[in-house]
Order: sequence, then C-alpha cells, then structure tokens
Amino acid sequence: MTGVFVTLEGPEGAGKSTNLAYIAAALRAAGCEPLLTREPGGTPIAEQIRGLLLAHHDEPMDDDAELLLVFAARAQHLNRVIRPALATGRVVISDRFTDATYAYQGGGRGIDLTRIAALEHWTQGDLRPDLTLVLDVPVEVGMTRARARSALDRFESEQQSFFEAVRSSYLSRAELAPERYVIVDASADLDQVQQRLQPFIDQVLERWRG
Ligand code: Z5A
Repeated sequence: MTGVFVTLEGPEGAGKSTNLAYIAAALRAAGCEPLLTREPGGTPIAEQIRGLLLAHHDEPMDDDAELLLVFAARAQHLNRVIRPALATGRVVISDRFTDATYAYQGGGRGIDLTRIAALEHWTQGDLRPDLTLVLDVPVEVGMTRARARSALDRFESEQQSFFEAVRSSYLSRAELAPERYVIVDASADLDQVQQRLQPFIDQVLERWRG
C-alpha cells in the first residue's frame, strides 16, 4: 500500500500554511483524512532542529552546518512520520520539503547542488513527492504578508537578492519537471488561489482512491 505524498513550496508569505489548511479541509470533506506536517520539523526532535535553524544566534551559522541540520531534521521526519504514514496508504501533505533545500541552501546560500543531491539520495533513497504545488508570489508581496504577521526569523531577515534567488530556483526546478510540479500564481485573492488548487485536490483524491 502506498499513499500520496504532496508538498507545498514557495517563498515567504506565499500562503503555504493557509492553503495547506484549505486543501486538508477539502480532502476531509471527501472522506480522506490527510496527515499534515511541515519542514523543518514534524517530530519533537526535528522541531528542536527547526528552532535552531530559525533562531537568531550571536555566532553566525555556517552554511554547511545549516544544510546538514536541514537533512538531520528530514531524516528524523521521514523515518518516523512520512514513510510510516505513506506505508499505510495515507495522504501526507508537508509544508515544505527538499525543494526548499534546493531553493534556500542551493539558490539562496549558493551551496553546490550536487552536494544537496547527494544528501537527498542518502536520506530519501528514491522517495520523492508525488505532487509539489509551488505557490509563487513576487518577493515584495510575500515579504509584506510575512512582515504583517510576526517578527522576522533568521531566514526572513535575509536580503532581497537572497529571496529573488530562492524564488527563481523554485521556478526553474518546477519548469524542468512539469509532471511533478505545478506553479500556482499565489499573488491573487485567496478565493482565486483556492479555485486554482481545486483540480489538484481532485487529482490527489483520485490517486488516493486508486
Ligand atoms: N528552510 C530551508 O532553508 N531549507 C529547507 O530545506 C526547509 C526550510 C524545509 C521556515 O519555513 C524556514 O525554513 C523557511 C525556509 C527554511 N524560511 N523562512 N522564513 P516556513 O515555511 O515555516 O516559513 P515561511 O516560509 O516563512 O512560511 P510563512 O511565512 O508562514 O509563509 P506561508 O506559510 O507561505 O504563508 P501563510 O502563513 O499562509 O500566509 C502569510 C500571510 O499572508 C497570512 O497572514 C495569510 O493570511 C496571508 N495570505 C495568504 N495568502 C494570501 C492571499 N492570497 N492574499 C492575501 N493574503 C494572503
């Protein structure tokens, strides 16, 4: 039995958390109870690593340390939560996954993508999401939304050029593999964004029902 693995990606303030809740409600209304999770995080240990990654520190965090922490959290999350849930046939929806590593540590920090790919292979083997929804917004729109919501974490305090690199990294990965990625223009009104998500919610239900 294999479930359906869906990930939501996109730059800051794209609306991932908001739309994850919407997708989950739509699935529940159709009789499917999804497992909702997030990265970094998703287990008590991985959530502690998330705390380390997002907090401001007096000592600057080394880029390699950041990358390895992201994958340490992912190994814990995958083996304790995601794989067991997929093995029982559940739909798993994660707010961010490895595409975020390619975007933030690859695009944003400039780490060689072959290093990320090596860690991806080590941690995940062949496991990849079945569907990745990339919620795309111009950097200023996303940052305005994020700023209005809460104090900025360590990533959100980066320069505009970092976020532009993150965004273009998401878009170029998505364009290379249209069978897995869907780019959704998330700068529109929430109602419109959610209408755009409907066909993909139907797709997930179809796969889940087999
Ligand atoms: N990170 C990494 O570096 N490497 C990795 O491998 C992974 C992650 C997995 C934490 O992620 C950080 O970890 C992240 C990258 C790094 N960087 N940062 N920062 P996160 O996903 O927890 O944090 P986030 O990206 O900052 O999420 P967010 O700010 O919570 O954004 P969101 O979930 O996309 O948005 P939201 O909370 O749903 O919406 C934000 C606000 O906008 C909220 O008030 C909504 O009501 C509003 N909103 C949403 N959609 C709309 C529309 N359409 N119109 C108007 N207003 C809207």
